[in-house]
Amino acid sequence: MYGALCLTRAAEERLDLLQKQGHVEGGVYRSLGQEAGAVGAAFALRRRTDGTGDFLSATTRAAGALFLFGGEVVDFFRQYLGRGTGPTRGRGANLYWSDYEKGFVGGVSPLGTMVEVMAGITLSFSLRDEDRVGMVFYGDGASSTGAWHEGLNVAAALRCPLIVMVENNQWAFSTPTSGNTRVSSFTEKGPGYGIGASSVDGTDVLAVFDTVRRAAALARSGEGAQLVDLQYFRRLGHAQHDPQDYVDPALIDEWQKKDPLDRFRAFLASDAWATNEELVAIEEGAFEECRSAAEQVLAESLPTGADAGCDVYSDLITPRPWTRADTPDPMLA
Ligand SMILES: Cc1ncc(C[n+]2csc(CCOP(=O)(O)OP(=O)(O)O)c2C)c(N)n1
Ligand SMILES: [Mg+2]
Repeated sequence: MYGALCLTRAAEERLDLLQKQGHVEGGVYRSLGQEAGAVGAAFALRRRTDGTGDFLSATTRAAGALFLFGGEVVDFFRQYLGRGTGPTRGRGANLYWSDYEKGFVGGVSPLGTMVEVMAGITLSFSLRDEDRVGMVFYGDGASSTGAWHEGLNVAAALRCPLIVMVENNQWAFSTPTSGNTRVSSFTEKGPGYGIGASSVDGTDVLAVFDTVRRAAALARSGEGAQLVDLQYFRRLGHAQHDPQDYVDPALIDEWQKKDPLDRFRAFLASDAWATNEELVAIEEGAFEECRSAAEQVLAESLPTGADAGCDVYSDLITPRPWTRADTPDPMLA
């Protein structure tokens, strides 16, 4: 668990460096202060690599869940660096990365829609009598979209074994959560859908693990959809372009004191679960894994021109590639 936390932090710090060096196209969405939400939640699920385990859809701020489900750091960098060797062959940066054997489906840009997709996926589990649950992550802001509500209602009504994780980091871009909803906790939304809901300190990885383990047991036992509200704070801007000047710096300092890695490290050290040397070895291992993965990926190539067009245009030969292959091009008539 500590290794997954360190790996998430190290991968994002390396990504930050790569972005500053000009290697990343698009945004870098950090999860600083939120790492324990993804790690504790994914840890509570059954992780297998043969297509029979539990299933999740993460967000850009839940990379730790992907790593725990077998997603490799090297592929994480390939995605952000748009390498042709990556899982989506250079398309979509941090999105769309899916691996059905390992049990994850990539998120998409329109916020909230993966709740609908995951409602369908988990419905298929119950229709086939498969002993599997699904999990979908979404931010506090995304939970104000129509798709989120419709997806959650379907999952609730059809008792889909789906756990909906609200990454309540108190901001959606520059909009505070209070500007998105009048409830003070997302648990208040559960009764409106007739489902169980719980709230947890998202900086405490063991508390998250315990809460999600209970939610997963309920979902698995036929109770159906469950909602979990992760309470923490987005300690950086929305992405690297956002200086976060609308946030009171004192608040950021407050939340820094509850850093999830520091908290778990202190717990492990104080209860003698691990020696300092063992903890340092985990930290250095994560750093080195990310350093060498980035070095490897930097040497790999971007998609070639022809490959970049595949699955984007139906016909690469036509001089007007946006023309449907079966429709005569009026401009050429
Ligand atoms: C339907 C939709 N509306 C707007 C956007 C643009 N958008 C991307 S991220 C974001 C903020 C999301 O906030 P939140 O859901 O709280 O997630 P966080 O960034 O805090 O993790 C917005 C508005 C989008 N991608 N999809
Ligand atoms: Mg948010």
